Amino acid sequence: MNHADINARFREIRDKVESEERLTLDDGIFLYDEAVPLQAVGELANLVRERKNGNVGYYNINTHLNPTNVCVYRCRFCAFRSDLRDPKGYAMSDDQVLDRGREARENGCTEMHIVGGLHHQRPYEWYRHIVEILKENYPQIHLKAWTAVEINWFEFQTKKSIRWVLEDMRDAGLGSMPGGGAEIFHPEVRDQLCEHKANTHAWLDIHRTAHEVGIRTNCTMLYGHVEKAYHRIDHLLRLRELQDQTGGFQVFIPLAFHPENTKLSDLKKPSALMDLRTMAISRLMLDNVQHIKAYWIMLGIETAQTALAYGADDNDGTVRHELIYHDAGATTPQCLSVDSIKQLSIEAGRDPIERNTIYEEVVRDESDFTKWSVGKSLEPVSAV
Ligand code: V47
Repeated sequence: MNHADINARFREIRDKVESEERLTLDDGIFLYDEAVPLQAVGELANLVRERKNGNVGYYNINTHLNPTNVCVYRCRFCAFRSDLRDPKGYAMSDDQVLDRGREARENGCTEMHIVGGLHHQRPYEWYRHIVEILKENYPQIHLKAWTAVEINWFEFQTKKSIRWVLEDMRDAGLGSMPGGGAEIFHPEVRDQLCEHKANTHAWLDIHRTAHEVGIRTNCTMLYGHVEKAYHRIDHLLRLRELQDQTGGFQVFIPLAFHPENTKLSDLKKPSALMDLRTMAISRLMLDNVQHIKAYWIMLGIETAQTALAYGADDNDGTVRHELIYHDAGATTPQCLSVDSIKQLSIEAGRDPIERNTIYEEVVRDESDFTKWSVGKSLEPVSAV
């Protein structure tokens, strides 16, 4: 395409975005063309962000818990997993889990993000018990627990339906589900990354069922490895299609691949320009998902902050005990202070607002920061 053709095609897409018309597979692939200036794609995404979320930068105060890294699967992109007998392998005791809960409460966390390996010697009841004891002891903390890959494993372990597993976990204390395990849906790529684990159909079916039983979930895409633009847009469209049917996704998180210590360590990490372009294109394609998250742990602080002008409205949380990205070479800190995460928004010209996991405002007690209550819902319409 020559310059004039590129400009004309871009104008067509800009007109669509301005009139809130949906973008197509071809539109998305075109926006990934390096001949299309990143700045222009970013400006369009910023328009949509402003329209959907106003001048706000959301964050939360949270911690991670990975109860085990022992995993039956050997996903090629994963640096976190371990074999049972590897010295690196671990599985936490109840006391270790509860210590994390105590630490979370002492630091004013509203959320625990709980995911881990699929440990072949730990039954379903062990995973359920983790959720149950945390909820019993720290009822105010929202448990965002288990990806669709784990739910799929629990289905296999219990021989029960997805619905049964989700309702049983919810009875134990699960509040919502994180978006991990989606990777890239297209089989040309998924089969190269993780051919054995929950397939695309299973991932989508589990999220659909979660939405049907009233559990909100997040969604992700792992990019910057062996996939092409076509696979990324195909992935976004599959998420958009499910969201049209259920409305249960709260936020989309594009996840940049970190190659260190993985079976794909010969690949280069995606550039900051690729990160920003993916953020912007995600905002443009996912017209029915309310929030786009720039996860600072994975992007680095500077890119996460810049992403607030490229379609993102959320920086995730202060985070403690993150392992998945740090095992894969992330050089970001282990935790940000509340002031630092607010500063990301302030410097980007956004008003920082603390949210809980399901996008309600968190109101902090003025005399004791670790005490808080739930304020108004920050969502324009009820998602589920
Ligand atoms: O599913 C694993 C990805 C995901 C690597 O829902 C890797 O709010 C890059 O899903 N390089 C887990 N990515 C993290 C995740 C997440 C993170 C933050 C917030 C939320 C949310 C969800 O991380 C995995 C996989 O896609 N991942 N290894 C790696 N080496």
